[in-house]
Amino acid sequence: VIEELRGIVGAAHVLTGADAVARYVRDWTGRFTGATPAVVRPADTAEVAAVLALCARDGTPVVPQGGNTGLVGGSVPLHGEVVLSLERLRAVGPVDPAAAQLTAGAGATLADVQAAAAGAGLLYPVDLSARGSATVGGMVATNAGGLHVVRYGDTRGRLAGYEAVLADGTVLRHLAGLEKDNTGYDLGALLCGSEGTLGVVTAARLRLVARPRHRVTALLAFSSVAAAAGAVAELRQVESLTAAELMVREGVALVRDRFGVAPPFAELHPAYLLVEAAAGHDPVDELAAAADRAEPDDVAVADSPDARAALWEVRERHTEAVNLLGPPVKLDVTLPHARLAAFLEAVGTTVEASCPGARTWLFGHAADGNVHVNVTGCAPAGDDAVTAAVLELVAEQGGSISAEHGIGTVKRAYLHLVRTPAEIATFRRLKSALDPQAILNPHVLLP
Ligand code: FAD
Ligand code: 2HG
Ligand code: ZN
Repeated sequence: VIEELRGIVGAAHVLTGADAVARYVRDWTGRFTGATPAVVRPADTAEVAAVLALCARDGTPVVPQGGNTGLVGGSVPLHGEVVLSLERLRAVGPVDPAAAQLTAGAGATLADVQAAAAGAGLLYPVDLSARGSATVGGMVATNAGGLHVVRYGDTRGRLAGYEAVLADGTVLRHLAGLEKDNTGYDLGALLCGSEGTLGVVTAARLRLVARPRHRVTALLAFSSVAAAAGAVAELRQVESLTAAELMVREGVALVRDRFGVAPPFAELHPAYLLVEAAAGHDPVDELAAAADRAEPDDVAVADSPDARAALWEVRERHTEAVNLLGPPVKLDVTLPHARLAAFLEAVGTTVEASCPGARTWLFGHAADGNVHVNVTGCAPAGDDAVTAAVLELVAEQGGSISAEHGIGTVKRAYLHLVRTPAEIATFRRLKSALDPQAILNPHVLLP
């Protein structure tokens, strides 16, 4: 098979040997390291199709991979699969200004797409701190959310068209990006969140938006986590709200100690919301009024691009800071807003009970009810106990066990907490219809 793969993509693009494959078999956190006979790097859709047709003929399992920034163990070959890297499909096509759309290859990074949109005076509004590495294919496959979902939605909402290759090498293409197009099943939407189990995304037609002329960013400090969570309701009144990001004292102190960036207040506060509003008019008064109603203890408004970047840096570097303590157990959950404050208060105790001595780090996208629960100091023995305890708590509260990172390999045993047997059975029917030999990410998503 490896010899035939070389015939398809060229010998230089079939990587074998421990050193050559090292960065493709280990995940971003360093928690998951697998092994692979080969990393295959096709140049275009036709080569992807030929690679998959060959793997299907031979029954060879494949893990599709983009930027390998996934956080649920789904992007690395934990069972000896071949890695199909899309990183060479990096072209970004021209912006259609009337449609406000562009087509990007699966391997284009989020930063590539954002730069292309900005070059045409527009904005690609999905944003996350892994923007320099996360790819279009990976973001579609995980239905990535990020920092501005409250205003602009997730990747599924941005997808106006798609190109993908099925497990048997069949190419599906629907890239016209017509805004009105009721011609049957939305296969692009189905690929969003499919985590490489139904098809390999090779290109996406993405919706852009007008670039807001005015933006205001502020940091609100609160005397308790519950007060910060409660403030979301007031901030929701701001029509142009683009972010309301939660941080708590411990995480902010960690980022400060590791990277020397901190909120512009004399001392640390129990909780913070990093809020941003953006519009054609200056949204500062509207945001200030909502912030007043939320009754924060202190407020800092960023009055320059540098000040704005400094506030965002405190939030965006949480993932990196926590990882420096050793790969954490990463849980990424959504709570109904009415339960958010109680969950934030309770989850540390739940973690402590299932893994004494562990530390809990909380941050996330408060406007979406999305909390990133990172746990350090109990791996690997206590991983399963912590994961089970927290995800069961979330499910009891009517939440989701994955807000935006996906199920991957680590959460699939818990899918039944939030999906009915009938739904999981339907997932399986879809999987076997599109990938009857189960060669695409066979150990991901489905229990
Ligand atoms: P990979 O990690 O390579 O793959 C992720 C999954 O998609 C795997 O299951 C893989 O098999 C599959 N896949 C990859 N490419 C394809 C393809 N072309 N076709 C089919 N399947 C494919 N996520 C958020 O939603 N919001 C955030 O705010 C956010 N912030 C992050 C910050 C950091 C620092 C890091 C490291 C990660 C963050 N993530 C976030 C998680 C991650 O899901 C996203 O970065 C991104 O969606 C993954 O893209 P990728 O190209 O790296 O995909
Ligand atoms: C974020 O919002 C990402 O910063 C990563 O989704 C979350 O590190 C995490 O757990
Ligand atoms: Zn996130």
